[in-house]
Amino acid sequence: MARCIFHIDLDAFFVSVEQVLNPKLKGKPVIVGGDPERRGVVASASYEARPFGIHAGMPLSKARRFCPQAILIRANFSRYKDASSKFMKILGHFSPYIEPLGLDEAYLDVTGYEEPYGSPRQLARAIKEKIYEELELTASVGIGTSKVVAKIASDLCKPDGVLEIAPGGEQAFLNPLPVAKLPGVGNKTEQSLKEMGITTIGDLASLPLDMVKRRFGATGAVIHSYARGIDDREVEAPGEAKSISQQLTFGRDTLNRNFLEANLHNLCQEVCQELRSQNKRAKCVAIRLRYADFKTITRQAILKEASDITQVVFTTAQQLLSKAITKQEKPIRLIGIRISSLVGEEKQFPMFDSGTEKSEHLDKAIDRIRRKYGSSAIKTGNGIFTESS
Ligand code: DCP
Ligand code: CA
Repeated sequence: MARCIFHIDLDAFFVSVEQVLNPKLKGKPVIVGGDPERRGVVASASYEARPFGIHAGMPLSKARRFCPQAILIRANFSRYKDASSKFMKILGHFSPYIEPLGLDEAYLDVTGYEEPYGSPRQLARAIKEKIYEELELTASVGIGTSKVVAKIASDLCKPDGVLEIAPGGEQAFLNPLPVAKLPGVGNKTEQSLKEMGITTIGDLASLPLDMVKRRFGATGAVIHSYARGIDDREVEAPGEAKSISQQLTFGRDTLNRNFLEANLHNLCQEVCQELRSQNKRAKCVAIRLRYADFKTITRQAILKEASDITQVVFTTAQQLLSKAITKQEKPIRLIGIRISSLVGEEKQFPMFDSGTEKSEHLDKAIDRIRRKYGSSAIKTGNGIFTESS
């Protein structure tokens, strides 16, 4: 089934927030920016200021020359952050699959959630109405079967619009548009493509993939598939997007619990070492088991507190394994671990009990040794051992 993805972007965000607080500014050329005395730039321009050629990133001195009557307001970030969190909260009521991008835009995967509203377009209208009702802000909504199509669509229907690209209509929609509309095509790539005689997305889509890859490397492959309307990226909340996983297929299917646990411990050590090297901690631990008949299951648990400690992750994984084995006594051919919902370095609680602290010290020492001498150099108590029958 085709996905239904929205890209929702607030119109002239900073300016609109200021206009809500001071309605006298509505309908006028307004600029929100930095300090004109300190070579500030335009952050947001009202749609009335845009016909004068004013756009984000332009030096304020230039903007003033272009439109002397424009009203300049210094940016008040706390106001925008407040409006942003209310905006995201509203979106979250329409679908749980939300991926915020910056302050004023988000992807929403509404596949199936549009049904009670009659159609994607009617759902988009309902979302826009709710945003206006609660925040007095207008939004533009692009609707497509992928992120790339939804994002380009919202850009094209600004301000206060809805543009739906029906499934199957992607290529016809994209073909005539300038390549610069594609995410991933910056000034440099646009220029290089121009030198190759490529100006529209359709031109890019018709080039052989090999040629684009040779010229632009990995980015080439991505923009080439976007140009063809192909974009499998999921709508994912930041933090959920990344996970670290490892798996191991056994030479012989097994139900030997010690053997399984030892290997699981080793896999935990590997993913946690990677986690620590990224200065992150994980909140979600999942194991994967593939049985002799190739049936594969995943079981996951959420940690009370995000952790990067091998022993904490292993204990949870071990419990999941134990439950799975008790439920289903079938020989296992593959075991895997995945840690996800990764969070940054900051610790949630400043105080640690000495047991936790000890585990952290131990992990660090093991990481150092494994980095120096390789991963087989040291195994802790639960280390891998070969199955003895
Ligand atoms: N912003 C900024 N500096 C930039 C671009 C943007 O400070 N160079 C800030 C101000 C914008 C907000 O981010 O209000 C959102 O950026 P958008 O690109 O979505 O611009 P607007 O919301 O202002 O206008 P549009 O209606 O085109 O989305
Ligand atoms: Ca915007």
